Amino acid sequence: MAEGTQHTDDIDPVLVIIPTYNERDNLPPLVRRLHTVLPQVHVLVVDDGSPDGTGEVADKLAADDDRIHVLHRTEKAGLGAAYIAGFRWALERDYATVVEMDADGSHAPEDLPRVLDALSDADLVIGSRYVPGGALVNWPLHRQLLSRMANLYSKIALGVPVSDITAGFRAYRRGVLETLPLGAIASQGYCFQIDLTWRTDEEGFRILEVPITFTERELGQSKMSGAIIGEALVKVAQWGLHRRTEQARSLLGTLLRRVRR
Ligand SMILES: Nc1nc2c(ncn2[C@@H]2O[C@H](COP(=O)(O)OP(=O)(O)O)[C@@H](O)[C@H]2O)c(=O)[nH]1
Ligand SMILES: [Mg+2]
Repeated sequence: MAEGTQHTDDIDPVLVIIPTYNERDNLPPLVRRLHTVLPQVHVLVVDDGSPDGTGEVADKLAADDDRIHVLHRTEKAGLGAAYIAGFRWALERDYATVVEMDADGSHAPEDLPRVLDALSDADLVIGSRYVPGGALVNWPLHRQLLSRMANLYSKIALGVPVSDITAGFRAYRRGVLETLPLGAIASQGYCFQIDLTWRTDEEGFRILEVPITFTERELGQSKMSGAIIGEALVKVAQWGLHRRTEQARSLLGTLLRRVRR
């Protein structure tokens, strides 16, 4: 059992994947905080050739510490592609739990023990800003509105019973990542999180949300863009149409069987 947590043994060992693009000043203090709270977890930094040298900073951290690993990718290909590469790396090894965490300090490592504890009763635990006890610190109003709209839109389109479907602080049991068709997941921006959530729900896995405090970054810049928002708008509508059609087809099938009997 990892120190400082109450969780059961079957979720160890834990890998925390941290995708990075220009996060050189944020990464070292974040990894230090994480290992203060949970000394036994491993870290995989997935860097997309950051021009600011984040990849080299990560290599230096890894050189002195067996718990830290780095995956270098050649170009900025989006959060989704970075996570898929990280998931594959994890599945080639014996990690039982895979955590997603931003590099910019928005996700507090101090909240992670509670996220991991909740895995005793779930296959995916989402660190949620929008369940009782969840909080936002210093997030600009336009980002809050965008996030709320994205959640509302996804809920209406997909009908997944999750309050913070775009959240990027999560813990997956290995079995979920082994089941999902990683090769078919092409989402790049934050709709990657929506994509994985509805697929996890569709496969019948248990999803739990635990409250976290999300704090806006102090250093570096957000990579949120119009293209990322556009991608989410289109993809969520497509998935929603597919999911609703399947639901209607299955309902119709049940009704027809009843009528024929
Ligand atoms: N490897 C990689 N990481 C990325 C990419 N885009 C964003 N990230 C990382 O994903 C995390 C969240 O991104 P951020 O810009 O803070 O998004 P925001 O919190 O929604 O404004 C941070 O750790 C970023 O460095 C990308 O294209 N590749
Ligand atoms: Mg951020």
